[in-house]
Amino acid sequence: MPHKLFDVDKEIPERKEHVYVKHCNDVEDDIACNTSTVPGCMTARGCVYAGSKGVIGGAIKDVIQVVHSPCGCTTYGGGAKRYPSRPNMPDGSTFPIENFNIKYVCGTDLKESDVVFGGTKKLKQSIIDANKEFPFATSIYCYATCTTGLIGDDMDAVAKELTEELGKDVVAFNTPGFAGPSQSKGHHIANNTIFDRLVGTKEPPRTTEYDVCLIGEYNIDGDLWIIEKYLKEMGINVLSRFTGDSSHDEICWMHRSKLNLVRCQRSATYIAELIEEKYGTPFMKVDFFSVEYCADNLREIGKFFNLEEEAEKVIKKYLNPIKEELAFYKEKLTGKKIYIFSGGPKSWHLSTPIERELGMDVTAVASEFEHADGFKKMKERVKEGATIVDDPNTPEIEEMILNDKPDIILAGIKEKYLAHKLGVPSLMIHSYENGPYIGFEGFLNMAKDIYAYINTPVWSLLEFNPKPEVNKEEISSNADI
Ligand code: CFM
Repeated sequence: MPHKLFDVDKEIPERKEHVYVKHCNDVEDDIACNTSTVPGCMTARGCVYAGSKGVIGGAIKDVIQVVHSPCGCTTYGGGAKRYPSRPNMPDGSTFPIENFNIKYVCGTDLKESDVVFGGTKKLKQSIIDANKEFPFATSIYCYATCTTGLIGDDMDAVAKELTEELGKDVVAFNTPGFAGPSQSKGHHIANNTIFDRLVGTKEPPRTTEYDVCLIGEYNIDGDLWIIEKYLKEMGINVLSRFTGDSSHDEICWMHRSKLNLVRCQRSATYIAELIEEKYGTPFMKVDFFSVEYCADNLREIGKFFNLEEEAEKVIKKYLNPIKEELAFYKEKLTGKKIYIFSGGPKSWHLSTPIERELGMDVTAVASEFEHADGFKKMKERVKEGATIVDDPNTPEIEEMILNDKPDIILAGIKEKYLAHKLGVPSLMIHSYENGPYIGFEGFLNMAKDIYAYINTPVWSLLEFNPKPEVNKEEISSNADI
């Protein structure tokens, strides 16, 4: 039964189904999700193009990214690099990362006349020019945006023609911003495009009995490198990464792994399912956030490859040195109220560990774009009375913070300054503050950041700190300044 929590419900009745307070006997209730944002709501969501370029395609290090758009979408796509890459390529060569994918994103810079007469000529020329500028790039990906989706430019035809002409893969992602309610649809289309166009088109230089693909891991602040290190020390070879710190070629030989490990189960389960269906490769959904989940999942992977002892060694090696420090933070953080507002899966990955392993009180979780399966997990993992919100908007977040007075919220850049204006620390859970946050040492990093943010003396200097008592109107007017 959706719960009436917000005053804004009066003005926006459509939002009622998206807000839920956990109570008993509620297992069958659904939260409305994965639908278009209610018009007029200040959403934190991204668009379909953001999901395909910003999350999936853009992380691949040796690819020229061409955005087929007026310059705004290109500029937006350019600043979104939050996944570090190493220059090492699978063939042992070095890729000039510093001069390339960290700095550049290319665009077609569409003008009014292109909208009227069509933009394919410009797209073709832009790809040719970009290839001249960066001849060392392995391939070229181009992305539709709202404008080019509306014009109806046939990007696949351009990609096909140029693949032959340039002798390298040119891939079109037909993901205009409006093609779905959120970035989630962009993940899905990009998975399908990569599977259809690339997977199975190249062979790896060598294979082993212990090859895995690490799917749905984008190396936010080095997360992927932590998991890769654990696996390597267990004797497991990461044959392909999808797509953090990945190269184009390794995407093309994903079909050769022995096991696919699906880390982000919102953005990338699609491709694991497609690979299983066509090539018979099994996949395992894995979770490395927190000490307990990380240890459990390394054990499961160890079991699959008969590397149980190796898994135990790795767990011991990385868990023992952090135990004491983690216990310190647990003691300090016990009882503190926390919100987890992520794009999606991190809200259910982290809720149990934050309660069980850090002793904190998760009183609200929210997601920008999760689907029903993810909300089911969120509902299972939070305790009675916790609030669960789909696609929260600014007035709702403000109201929650003022009513509930959390000690900290884990959220993104779009919520961060709103929380700060209300006197509540906000820690970045998308791109992190001092990550990595995954694995044993990553979980400790996160605990340290949470502790540091809550205890920064600046909060006590703010007149309108909502604790102890606040005048809500005064806060709203202060926050508007
Ligand atoms: Fe997967 Fe991600 Fe996430 Fe995601 Fe994202 Fe992200 Fe996220 Mo920001 S792929 S769904 S689209 S785990 S960028 S690394 S943090 S919203 S919860």
